[in-house]
Amino acid sequence: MAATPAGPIPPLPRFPRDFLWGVSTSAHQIEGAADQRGASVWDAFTAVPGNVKDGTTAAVACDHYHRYREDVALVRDLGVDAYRFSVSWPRVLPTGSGPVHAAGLDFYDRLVDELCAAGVRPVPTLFHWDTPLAVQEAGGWLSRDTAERFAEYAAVVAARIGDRVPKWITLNEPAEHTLLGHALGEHAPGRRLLFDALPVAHHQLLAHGLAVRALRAAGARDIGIANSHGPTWPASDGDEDTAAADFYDVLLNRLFADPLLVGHYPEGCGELMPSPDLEADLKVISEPLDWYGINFYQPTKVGAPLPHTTEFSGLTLPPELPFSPREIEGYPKTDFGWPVVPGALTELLTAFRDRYGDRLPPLVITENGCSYEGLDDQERIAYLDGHLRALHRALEAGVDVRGYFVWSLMDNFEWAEGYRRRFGLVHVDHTTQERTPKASYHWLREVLRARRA
Ligand code: IFM
Repeated sequence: MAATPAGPIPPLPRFPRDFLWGVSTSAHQIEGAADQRGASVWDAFTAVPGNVKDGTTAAVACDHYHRYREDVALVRDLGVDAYRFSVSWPRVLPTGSGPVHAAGLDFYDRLVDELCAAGVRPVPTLFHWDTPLAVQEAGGWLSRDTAERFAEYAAVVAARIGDRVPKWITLNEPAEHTLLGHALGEHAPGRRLLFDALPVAHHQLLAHGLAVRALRAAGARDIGIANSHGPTWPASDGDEDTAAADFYDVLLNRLFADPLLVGHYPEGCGELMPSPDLEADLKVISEPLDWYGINFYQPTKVGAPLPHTTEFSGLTLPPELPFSPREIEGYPKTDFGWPVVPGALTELLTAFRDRYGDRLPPLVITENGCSYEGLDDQERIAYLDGHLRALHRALEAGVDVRGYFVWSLMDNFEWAEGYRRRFGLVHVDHTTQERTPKASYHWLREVLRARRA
């Protein structure tokens, strides 16, 4: 079933005047210029045949490093308020610590200047999965030291661009980086540790808390994190399926939100975390946030484990997991096979408000989008329109959501899928690097123009 609109789309409901509209990207997925930075875990991972489905790497990606002016012009012409990008840790500190690579830091300085000159607010994310290879070789996120190195790096970036950055994001999707990168080995650094990957979650959260402190010490304000979340639906009312769905909810949602928002891990998880003083770590991790970012794509239906390996959303899941994802039927699917369920965003946002109450800072949707082929991407328009209406229903229900960022500005390197998944509002010809705005870009521009009028 395709997600194409049946007729003309009625205008979107009114959003608050100061609602923040933006688009997102990440360094490794767009920058290229791999020869002008230190190596990251993704360079090592993509060099191994078979790790990326189309056999590509991000060595050139969208060549944004050289074409950032053209890309900022696209962001400006779209009419969004803000641009979320990530800073590549190995571009700034090629070995993760020690001497700063001046040309690398200069690039972000120029990018921020270009955005400011275009009237677009720069919203940097400090970590979007591209751990310096040298840091990985010293233990990576399994090592507590990495959290300290990360905070030092955060201070270096803040000292250089902090005077022009109004809003910061520490980490992107530590859940995915733990699960896909360290538990299942589907992403860099390609570890298949299953539940032994849990320290990776703790050290990223600790890194986040230390970075919040480092940023504030450097004078930064308006700091958040971008966590991926989604409702988990049990495959049936049966006890086993319900228990499996609850387990998955802990893994995807609560393991990463509870320590940040209420200062403790879900029951049974704290004792699995490596720490000389867990209470002290949790104080750092729960350093108050100015806002909380949610990346939302889809709900997950989960049932009791199946006794064999299952394929799901391009992932190979072993039978040792105490849950097994199931197909969600009855909804359109993106080219990635992800179900399009806008109502699940309303469900997620109201559930967050109900779960965390007064402890929940204002929310921002830091990513939402879909992969579809083609320039006349009516399905993407339907997806974005549906999710914006769903977000608006959450606003009407009293959830404090302050902004929405589309993933992504342009087609880019979609990790283990390579270039075969296109999430962009702008089409990129990966041979010529030609950028062509899609129908969804023009649609969003009209939405934003109408809003300003
Ligand atoms: O491309 C990714 C992004 O890097 C993190 N969030 C999900 C997107 C789509 O898979």
